[in-house]
Amino acid sequence: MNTRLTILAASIFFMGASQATLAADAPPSGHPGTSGPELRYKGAPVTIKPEDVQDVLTPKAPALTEAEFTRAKQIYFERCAGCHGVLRKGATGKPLTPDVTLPRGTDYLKVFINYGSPAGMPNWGTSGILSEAEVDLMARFLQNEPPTPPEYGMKEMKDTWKVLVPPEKRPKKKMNNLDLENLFSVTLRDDGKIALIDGNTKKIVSTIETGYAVHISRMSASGRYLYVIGRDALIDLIDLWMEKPAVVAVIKVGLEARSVETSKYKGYEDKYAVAGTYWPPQFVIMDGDTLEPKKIIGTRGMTVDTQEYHPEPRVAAIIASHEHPEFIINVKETGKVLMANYEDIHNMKITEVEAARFLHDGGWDSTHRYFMSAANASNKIAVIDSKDQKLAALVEVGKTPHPGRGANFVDPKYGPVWATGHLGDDSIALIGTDPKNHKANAWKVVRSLKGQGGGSLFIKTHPKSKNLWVDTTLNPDAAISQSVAIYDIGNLDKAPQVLDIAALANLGEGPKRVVQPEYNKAGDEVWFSVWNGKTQESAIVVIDDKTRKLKAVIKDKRLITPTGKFNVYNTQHDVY
Ligand code: DHE
Repeated sequence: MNTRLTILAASIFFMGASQATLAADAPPSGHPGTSGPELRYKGAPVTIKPEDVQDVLTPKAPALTEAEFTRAKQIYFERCAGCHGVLRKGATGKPLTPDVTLPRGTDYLKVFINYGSPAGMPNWGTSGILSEAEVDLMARFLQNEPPTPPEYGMKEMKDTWKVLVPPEKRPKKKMNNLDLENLFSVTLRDDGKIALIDGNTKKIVSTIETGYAVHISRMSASGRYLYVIGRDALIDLIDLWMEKPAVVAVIKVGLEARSVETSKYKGYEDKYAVAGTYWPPQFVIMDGDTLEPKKIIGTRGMTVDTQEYHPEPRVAAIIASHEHPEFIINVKETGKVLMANYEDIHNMKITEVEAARFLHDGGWDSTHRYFMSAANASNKIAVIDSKDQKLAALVEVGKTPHPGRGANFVDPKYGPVWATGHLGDDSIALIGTDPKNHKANAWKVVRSLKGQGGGSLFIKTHPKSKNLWVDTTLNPDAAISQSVAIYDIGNLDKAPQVLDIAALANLGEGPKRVVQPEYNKAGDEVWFSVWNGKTQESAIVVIDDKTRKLKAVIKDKRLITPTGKFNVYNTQHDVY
């Protein structure tokens, strides 16, 4: 087969690798058929250490030396596992197990790794990211059985669990003068820290060491405890009542994670925390004020559609139900939403709701009854009814929806809606969310707004605002990734205003991607991160919501790679 034909065949064969693995400041793929925004939708490498993963010798597969195995595992976990899964069973990328790869052979795989595919596989060789020798190494490695990382159970969790300040030694009331409700916890992504920023003075109160490539923060129901999780699955529990807010308990709940949440049902406020892991595929329920692990539940099982066994269904977003004592858990690869009832964790009831594959992020509708959950690679929003504990609808939207938690507002024509932007196209889908008073519009895309372009990650408004803010962080065009679109909720037919947020920050060199709008407690300011490289200056830009004019720029040497921002009050009360 000549090279062109081989690429084509490989591309068709491997169709489906739609999300790839480039960090924000890595060079984008030059492959013409590969969607830039989706390629850039990658965070940090998988944190599993190559030496912890056992090699398996595979008959008929090309041999590798021990040193080669180690290097190949490292490359695989850094570059490939995010899409193809740790076990190569296929996630948003195609399966790469020996039954698939052995019949293709080394030369075929080399071409594929070198040139990428129009479906989204990056051109690792021709982009210069992998050398010729590394491409050859990976082509041989992929024909061997996938090495399996270790499991991680109660013993491993308990070994890492530390209560630094026991509950009885903690303050009985708030001991500081901070306006806690308007405090922001800001992810300093590549610095392994969060910054606590006072929403009123816009000054950093302190920075706190957290896990590697820290990902999200969530608040306890009372607003006292802040939970921060890193990609390395380390959770830090921070007590905001202390004179100087500090970490009071830590635990590592696995090898790779993204989500943490706390119980919010009446009577269970602050009682439990839950964390989901990518590896191993499971979630764990912990005591809310100490992080003592109580119950681990595996998510391995059958996929929702073809009903095949999947060995690595990763846990994505988790949200706490207000209707029942339950955590609502997105299981990515099986496409199921688990409603885990924590009333009696020794006789647990779990309702398994069929949704669609590759569930990722999502948030509540305005009534906090319906969980709007993005099945991103299926181009659908699953509407989960938390009251009746079942699927209310599957709504077809644009390409690769990515709402964050989404945005709720009242469309003047169609009534209450929840909105999402997309990674893969420039549309913004408005879905009707009021089956009682606007039945005909419920669970339908009632309006599609035209955005600046693909690569949108987050969208926000506030109950007190008349504006809808949409970022386009991962768009390949710097003018678009550095600016945001603002829609007038009262007149959605009007073209959006575009605001160049990065220019307002007045920084030096760098990608300066603008990411994640977040409101202050009053709902009259919107905060944006201007996310630059680790060694470059970043900033947070604060815009007056009413006038859409610059209110403040937060700059500080400690503000290294700021991304997610979590206002205490809004996160505690699910305001968005
Ligand atoms: Fe995130 C939320 C997973 C890359 C910033 N991210 C989430 C959630 C998941 C997730 C499952 C929902 C958690 C919840 O609600 O319980 N993110 C992943 C990935 O797997 C992915 C694609 C690749 C990776 O290697 O991690 C990824 N995420 C990123 C980034 O590159 C971002 C833009 C910058 C960063 O800090 O790493 C990023 N993710 C965020 C933010 C949220 C988030 C800010 C919370 C948004 C919110 O408003 O709740």
